[in-house]
Amino acid sequence: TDLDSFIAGLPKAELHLHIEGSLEPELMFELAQRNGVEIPYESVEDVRAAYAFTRLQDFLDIYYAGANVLRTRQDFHDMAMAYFERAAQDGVVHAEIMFDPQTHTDRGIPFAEVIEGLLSAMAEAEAKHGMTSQLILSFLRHLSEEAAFETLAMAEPWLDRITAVGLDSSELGHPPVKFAQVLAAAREKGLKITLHAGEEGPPEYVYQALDLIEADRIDHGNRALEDPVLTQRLAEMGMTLTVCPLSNLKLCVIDDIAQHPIDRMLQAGLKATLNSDDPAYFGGYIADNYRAVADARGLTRDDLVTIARNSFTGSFLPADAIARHM
Ligand code: ES4
Ligand code: ZN
Repeated sequence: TDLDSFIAGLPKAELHLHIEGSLEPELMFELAQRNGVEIPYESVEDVRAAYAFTRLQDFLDIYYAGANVLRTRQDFHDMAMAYFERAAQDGVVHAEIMFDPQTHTDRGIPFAEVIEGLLSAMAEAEAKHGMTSQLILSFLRHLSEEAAFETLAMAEPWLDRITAVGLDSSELGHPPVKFAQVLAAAREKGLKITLHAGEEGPPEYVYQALDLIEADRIDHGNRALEDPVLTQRLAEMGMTLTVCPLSNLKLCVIDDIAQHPIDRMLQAGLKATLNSDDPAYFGGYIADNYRAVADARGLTRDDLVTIARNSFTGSFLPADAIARHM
């Protein structure tokens, strides 16, 4: 349709994408076979049927199990390349992709295999599609801060190819303050900081992200809306929120897409962006996310343009590169 072509034709940056969450069932089967790994599914349909979640933890259990088929740098390359190809069709010209090294190093996969596979796909995406990309190393917050420090140490040889660090995985019970030291250490090394806050966690976790971590960006941030003082503060400081509507729906952060708060966020002056989070698990890539809230909340084309512009100004690109996209 007209709106679909408008959305796909709108140059945009994707700022919240877990590359392991882009592993489609078809590729999962292919990699399982290639690597001789058993997976607990009979068919692609069987896998998709398992993707019925009621909260974040249900999803995470299945997502970590799916990642078990990833073994070699070629696997990481193929997964990332499939994402870049799909994102290019959706008008993504810049992607800031998160990866979870601990999901792999804890299974004995060397850090080098993971990151070299991703970096070679990033180079290929730029050569083939002119798409730029950056890496965000995410620490798993259900593990210890000590484990995060070990991961940061493993990343040392590649620090010039990593833009930011983040926090993902189980939010409740693992507030940002748990990782204050390691995030400060990463910042000392010149890395930016973005973290999941206010997806399932309370507004207090968003306050911590601001006051204790001084985060450069907030992933999700939905629950900040429960606190008008916090909302106004985020708006005034121009903090970018990386919002993920289809993720919110699948993980029951909202009951119905018709309840998505994206228009309230824009109305409140928040710098919201739209992103796909884990597209293979949540039923859509970035254009599907734009489309879903455009339909459900009646966003205008001007709203969609604002959101796409927010994705560049909220990116970790240098100012001159941002200017070229505006
Ligand atoms: C995630 Cl949606 C979401 N939330 C927290 N951690 C994650 N890791 C991958 N997807
Ligand atoms: Zn996420």
